[in-house]
Amino acid sequence: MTRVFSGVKPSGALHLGNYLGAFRQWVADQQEFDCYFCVVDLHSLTVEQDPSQLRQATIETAIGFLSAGIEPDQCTLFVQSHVHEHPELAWLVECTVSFGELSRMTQFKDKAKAKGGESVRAGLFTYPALMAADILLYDTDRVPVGDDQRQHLEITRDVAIRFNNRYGETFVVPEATVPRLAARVMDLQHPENKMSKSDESPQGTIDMTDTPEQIVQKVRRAVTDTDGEVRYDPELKPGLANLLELMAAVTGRSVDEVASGYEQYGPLKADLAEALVEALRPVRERYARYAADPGEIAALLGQGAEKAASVASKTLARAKDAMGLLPRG
Ligand code: ATP
Ligand code: LTN
Repeated sequence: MTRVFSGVKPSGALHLGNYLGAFRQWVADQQEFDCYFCVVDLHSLTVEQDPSQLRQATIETAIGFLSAGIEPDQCTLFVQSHVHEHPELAWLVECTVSFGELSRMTQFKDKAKAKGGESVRAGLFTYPALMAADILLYDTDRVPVGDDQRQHLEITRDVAIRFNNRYGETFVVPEATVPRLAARVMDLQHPENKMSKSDESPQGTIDMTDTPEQIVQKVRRAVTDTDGEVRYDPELKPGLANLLELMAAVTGRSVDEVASGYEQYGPLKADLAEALVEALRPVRERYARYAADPGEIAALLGQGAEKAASVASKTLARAKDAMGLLPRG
């Protein structure tokens, strides 16, 4: 059966970009495929985290998966640091990937610039090796992610192909699946930046659990432009293009169809706000339900880790053996 793996960092409140870019694909995939969904807490450590907030965010991110519509009895849900095979395989990957390859990762370059040069953590640099390990451990065929993760998937494929050539068939070579629409939801206040958990832009970010009032207000205040013409042009009119794409993504229509239905920004914003409120309503309701029972979540994550480890340990053993590490007697 086709295997699916994906992960989200517990680095802050989940938002509309996570929902449309990642979770909606996960929910569709869970019907058909054998899915592993992971709260990738080790990835969060690449930048400063407050320990108690990280613990809290880990639980909240797992609740976010379920609120988005992930069915715990259809998928395996777990926390990355509960399965020690992840950092262990990451080391083997680090020893097959080059400094040059890692240096070319745009996410590293952007974040390193933002966080200040030399003091950037080494883990932020080697992060794609851990991400490759996450994916390869589960013999993953498909990785549903947003557009920003394409480059990390490319390096994962390169790692797998090179490893198989050098050490013999060991890993399945995975593919990224990126949604056709809303694969890169932009910040509503800074439409040149992607909507993100860890950037401080509360008015530009629609959280998955925002109230209808908050959604309406944020969409109404979304930055557009002054020429007033409704037309899809991501280069010249990035704010408006983002709103049109969001509308298309939540209604299932094409961007052109949406654009031709409006002559002014106001009515588009009003309809988009209403559509988003409806799309996120069940998410917010489920969130409240699951958040009321954190014990249930902890138990679920415990079972998930056990199942994940049973798959991951076999792949890790195969990789260690292929590289010539002596099995323990
Ligand atoms: P951070 O700001 O901490 O880097 P993030 O908001 O980018 O976090 P991630 O945990 O890195 O979120 O991403 C989880 C998933 O959501 C990934 O598949 C990613 O591609 C997707 N995603 C994140 N932001 C967006 C966005 N703005 N539009 C579409 N998909 C997104
Ligand atoms: N790098 C991803 C999060 C991530 C991931 C993964 C996604 C870590 N490991 C494995 C898919 C598969 C991010 O920053 N969004």
